[in-house]
Amino acid sequence: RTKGALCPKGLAATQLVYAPDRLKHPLKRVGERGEGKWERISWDEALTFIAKKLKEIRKKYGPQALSVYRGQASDWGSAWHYVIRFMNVFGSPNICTVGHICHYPRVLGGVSTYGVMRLAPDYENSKCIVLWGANPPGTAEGGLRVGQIFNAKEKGAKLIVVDPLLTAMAAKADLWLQLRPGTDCALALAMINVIINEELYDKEFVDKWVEGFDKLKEHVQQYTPESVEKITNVKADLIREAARLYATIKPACLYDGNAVDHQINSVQTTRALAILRALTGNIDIPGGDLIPTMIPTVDIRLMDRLPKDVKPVGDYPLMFQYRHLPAPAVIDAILTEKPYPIKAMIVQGGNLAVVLANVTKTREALQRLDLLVVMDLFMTRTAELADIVLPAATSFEKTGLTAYPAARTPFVLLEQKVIEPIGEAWPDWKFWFELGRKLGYKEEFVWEDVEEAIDEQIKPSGLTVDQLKKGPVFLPVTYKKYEEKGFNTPSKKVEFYSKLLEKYGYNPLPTYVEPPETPISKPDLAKRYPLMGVCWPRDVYVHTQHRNIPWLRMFEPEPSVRINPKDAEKRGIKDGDLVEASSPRGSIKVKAIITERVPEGLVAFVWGWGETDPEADLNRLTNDADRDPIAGSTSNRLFLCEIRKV
Ligand SMILES: Nc1nc2c(c(=O)[nH]1)N[C@H]1C(S)=C(S)[C@@H](COP(=O)(O)OP(=O)(O)OC[C@H]3O[C@@H](n4cnc5c(=O)[nH]c(N)nc54)[C@H](O)[C@@H]3O)O[C@H]1N2
Ligand SMILES: Nc1nc2c(c(=O)[nH]1)N[C@H]1C(S)=C(S)[C@@H](COP(=O)(O)OP(=O)(O)OC[C@H]3O[C@@H](n4cnc5c(=O)[nH]c(N)nc54)[C@H](O)[C@@H]3O)O[C@H]1N2
Ligand SMILES: [Mo]
Repeated sequence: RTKGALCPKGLAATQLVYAPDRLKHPLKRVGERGEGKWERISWDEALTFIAKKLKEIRKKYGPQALSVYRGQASDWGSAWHYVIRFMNVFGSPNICTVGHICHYPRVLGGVSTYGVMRLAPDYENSKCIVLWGANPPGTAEGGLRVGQIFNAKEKGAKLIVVDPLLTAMAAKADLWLQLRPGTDCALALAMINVIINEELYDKEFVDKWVEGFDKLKEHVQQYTPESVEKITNVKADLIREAARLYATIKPACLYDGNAVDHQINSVQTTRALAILRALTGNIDIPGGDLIPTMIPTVDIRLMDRLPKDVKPVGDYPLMFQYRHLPAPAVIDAILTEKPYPIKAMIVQGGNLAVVLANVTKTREALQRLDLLVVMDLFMTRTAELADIVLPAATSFEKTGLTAYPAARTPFVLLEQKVIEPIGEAWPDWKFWFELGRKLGYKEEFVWEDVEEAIDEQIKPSGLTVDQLKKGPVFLPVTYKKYEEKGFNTPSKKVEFYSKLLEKYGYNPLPTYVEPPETPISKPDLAKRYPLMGVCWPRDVYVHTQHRNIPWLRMFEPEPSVRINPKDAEKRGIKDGDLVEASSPRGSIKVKAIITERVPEGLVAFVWGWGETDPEADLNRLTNDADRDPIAGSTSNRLFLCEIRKV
């Protein structure tokens, strides 16, 4: 599929797998928490210790006192279901993730609007492509996709990019909507306003498949291009032009990226974008946004084993359905012991001491746990605080199932182990199987290994592991799947007025809210912190990872902040100067890069360096106090700050 091309991380994979600092055997803390004194133990000793501690904690506080934090590096195929299975059997609902700032606001926007978690843009067959808060060249959504976008462009497709920074894609765009960060919802509502009022919408689709059109029409009248220009800084005429282009060129697709998740109005923002797709009739048509095809599987999560009366922490019922409790809600519960104490956490494939907004608070919470277990490739900032550290196998050292339906051509793939694990590293699945058995769940974890488990899971599809070993299985691409049974919503239609959100007491119509920390919402604070901090698009690293990989470090040797020449001049900052950036939460030191790719008033930080250098940890600056009411999203890329030369 990549025609032989590999991304830098793929090319440097040997340096990751054979990195000298990889964890090679289980470790037990012997000194004070965080002191860095460890004793080597065996896997059996580690599991025995964890099981004993968990039983004590369960006896004293109840099973819900155990939480799991699952990071983005673990397998999200079959292995994710083993964690949920384990927790359901143990009796705890408290599985938390970074879902609140990654993917799940967009999932809930889709589910509440058209009953689909994520649509897949069909770039190659599209005549108009919208990239909204996404930067494919740098991210996984890119790779293959950038080629598809440029192929479409060569055939005449228009490209619209919505991004506050001059990214590579913005530079190639026909229309670049350089909005004020965090105002995406207003911009989308103004586009809806134009499309409805100028009658550019797909009448046939709307008449037949949409519920709540009139309510939406009335609701968006307040979002005129002129009034929204004042909110977004995007000229009213440009908003009109973009709306007309997107609505009149068919087919069109719209991909929304991670930027819309990092807002405290994240779900309503993604809902407005979901409505745009439906309003223009671009759902599940060639060149539009496709509904994924899933293979039938057995639900192995044992969902009914969790006692009904055990409530998760935080008030996020829709996130809980997917077992993606926002991690900050668990952090709060650890610190306040409300609604009840959380005393243990198992962390797998994640680095929450660096990735959550306001990490100072996160670290304080982790210090308070009675038991912290971290399974990782390396001794991370989170692992440093643990009682038990466990060595994880990389993706090259384990087998897993990837059913990746949100792709233009849906496929099922067996990620196959290519080498034996290094040292005593274990695949993530094995930890759950063995810990389950240690706790006496022999019937629930009967599988010898993961292949057996996958075979059971995919049985209804008629596929087998042996068959998948020969290569991925591609599923047929089909269109307008909703014509058969309707959409998976209460009304079986696309719900511009969401009955699901209404039922849970949320706003059923997407509505703009000014971000909590801007010069407009906090004018007094902005006198001390006049700049808006945002995140520079991701590039060669993944999050907090990979700075220890020499070939990757060459691309980007040190942490930095990009700043507009005018803002730099005002502060006497020159290119390459070391600067201190501070926000109401803390301060960091990074190198200044002066560039016009960042507009005046904004500064763009490369995030993720906190693992390598805590003095450069961007999440010391970010704010966790304000959250999206539905998904619990924090604004990890929007906060007030000030910069000065060190
Ligand atoms: N300020 C700011 N904060 C952000 C973001 C931002 O843009 N700005 N982005 C947010 C987003 S979108 C995300 S997804 C999160 C990421 O949050 P996390 O997923 O918590 O962060 P990672 O740094 O990817 O941590 C992954 C860890 O897993 C380890 N690892 C790798 N492979 C394996 C494996 O197979 N098994 C196990 N057990 N461990 C493995 C790695 O060594 C690494 O330590 O960060 C969020 N935080
Ligand atoms: N190389 C690499 N690839 C990755 C990752 C990685 O760390 N490294 N992480 C993976 C993960 S977990 C994720 S979630 C994805 C994320 O991948 P994408 O969805 O592509 O997101 P980002 O690159 O974080 O940011 C996209 C754009 O958002 C813009 N932006 C910032 N604030 C705003 C705003 O308020 N509004 C709008 N409209 N735009 C804004 C930024 O300028 C940036 O260009 O990438 C995945 N792929
Ligand atoms: Mo993410």
